[in-house]
Amino acid sequence: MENPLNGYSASDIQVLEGLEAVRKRPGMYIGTTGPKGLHHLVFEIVDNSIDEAVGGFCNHIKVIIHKDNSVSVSDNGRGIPVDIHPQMGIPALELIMTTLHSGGKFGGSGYNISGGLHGVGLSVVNALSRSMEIIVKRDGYVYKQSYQAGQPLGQVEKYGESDETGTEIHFLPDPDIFEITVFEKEIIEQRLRELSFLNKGLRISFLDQREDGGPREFHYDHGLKDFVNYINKKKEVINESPIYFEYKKDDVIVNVVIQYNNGYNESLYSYANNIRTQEGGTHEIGFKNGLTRVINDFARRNNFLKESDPNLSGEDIREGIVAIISVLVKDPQFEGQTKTKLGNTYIRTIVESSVFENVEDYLNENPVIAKKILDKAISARRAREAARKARELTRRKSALESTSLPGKLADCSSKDAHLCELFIVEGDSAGGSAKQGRDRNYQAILPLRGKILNVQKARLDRVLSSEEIKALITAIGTGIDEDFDIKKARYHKLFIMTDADVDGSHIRILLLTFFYRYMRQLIEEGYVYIAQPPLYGLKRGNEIHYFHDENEMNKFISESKHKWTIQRYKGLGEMDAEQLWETTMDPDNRTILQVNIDDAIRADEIFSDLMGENVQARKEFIQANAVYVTNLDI
Ligand code: 0RA
Repeated sequence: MENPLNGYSASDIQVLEGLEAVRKRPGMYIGTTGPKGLHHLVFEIVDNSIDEAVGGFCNHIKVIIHKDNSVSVSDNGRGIPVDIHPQMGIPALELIMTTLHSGGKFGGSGYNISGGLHGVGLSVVNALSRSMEIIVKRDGYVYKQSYQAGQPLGQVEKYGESDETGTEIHFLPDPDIFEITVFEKEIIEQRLRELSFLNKGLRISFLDQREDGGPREFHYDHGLKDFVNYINKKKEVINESPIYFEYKKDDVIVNVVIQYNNGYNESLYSYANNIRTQEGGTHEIGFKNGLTRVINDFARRNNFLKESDPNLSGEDIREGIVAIISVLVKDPQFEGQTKTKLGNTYIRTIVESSVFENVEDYLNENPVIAKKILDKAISARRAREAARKARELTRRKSALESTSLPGKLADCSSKDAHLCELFIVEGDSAGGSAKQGRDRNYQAILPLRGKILNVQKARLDRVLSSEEIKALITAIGTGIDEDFDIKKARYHKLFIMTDADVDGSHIRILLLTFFYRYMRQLIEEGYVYIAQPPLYGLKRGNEIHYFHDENEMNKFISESKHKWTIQRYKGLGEMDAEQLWETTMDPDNRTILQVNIDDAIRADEIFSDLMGENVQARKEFIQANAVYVTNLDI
């Protein structure tokens, strides 16, 4: 590697001219003199200490924001050398602080944090600081040197003894240069946390003296595994123990962690030499290629895919993924608009084969989790295909048809969506009773013909093309999928009202799955409910009592000691209009269940099982539901 200390042949005057150039055009070196540039100063210094940690020479870094908005960064590394440089005749420390160079080529790990956003060198921070003080502990002594606007105020002086080693840099950003010189605690804290995740075992202490409270400590013994757990903290994960590996080839070190959650987002965080590569690059491409290849390969070998099935797409495979890819590269090339895209081409194949090998091992060793990951990818594909067809369908529809409300909808008179309720009722006869029994001011009824909707055989894409579902979409008014707009909802309460039998359960699951996949926000905002018609009625003369639960009913009977006629409602159609109103629709009497996202996810899973080849799951579903169904009419 080139050594600028050897290559240096300019005079002191040129050094000073160099730093003057930085002060004249700070944007050229740190991008901006706004808050972003200001915080770069801190990160530049911290990165130098990190480099010392990556090399294994340092395990503790302390960062303090002082009351005057100056910042100090100290580490217990080897300390910046202070010996006199033979050609230049000045201490190495002074040379580092006053010479423009492209990052810490002076020592550290060799995986220098250069290029990118940082890596402009300590001299740039020095040039842009009103004052700067450096303390070095090394060779049994403590050394110190002070600067103003990049100019040394004196020599490097020996002012004490110490058997420790390390470097402390304390600087005050120059208010003549920066628009704002107040540091934001959160920005610094976040980067420090990130750095400690990326460098396992490293301890980073952070103290903001502008406020009360002690220091924060960032210290993670499991590094990226802790990082992925932190990101997935509030999520339900599919693989509790993350896929994790470290891989070395030549001078390249690759660290990867993968953990799936049951959500739908794809979260990739990639880093090169501890710098977040926002724009991706060759390491990210290698990761994606490797993962797509290994999952498809595994899926075929284990018959998750039929021979006629096409490969799963990368998108399908990465639904719900949180992955962190961190590479250390000797000569990183940062490209792109914001210089946050890794360009080194040889990195792609290294990452790709490391991902392939290690994920393959993981899948083979963890077949249960492997199945869950595969199932998720396969249902992602199904959803994507269905969504595409549905979109095409609704687009075509809006082009060809008018958007008038469906004929079978008995709408309410109020137009205030906050007050309006839509009852989606299984069957025309129950629909008729509901129409008669409702409060037409704010309750609308949409009967759906159950048989058409029976999900037993219909895939979601076909369901979407049914007249029934099209009517539902038009009645709700929001549109679906990409065109969905919750502000257009015509009702803020949607009740699914189905019979208490297997068909009823099927329809309920279909509707929930449909809402979940195409109108998810309706569920997230709490618009969707399950109506709870009673299952039993006890009759004695003119007196009648309704129950949702057999035990409750029996308790009531034994406490009353009367003789009752028991009625068991199998279908909504058995109730007349008045009964339906009293028991199920009247806000003062009804029992309703608000659907949350977990219910919807569960429905989606059951739906997928019912649709898939999974006969066992289908049987289990019917058995589980049989508990609630006294007369199994299938
Ligand atoms: C040059 C050479 C060596 C260490 C460093 C620089 C160094 C720089 C910084 C900046 C912040 N903390 C730092 N710690 C060390 C290696 C010196 C040796 O070989 O002992």
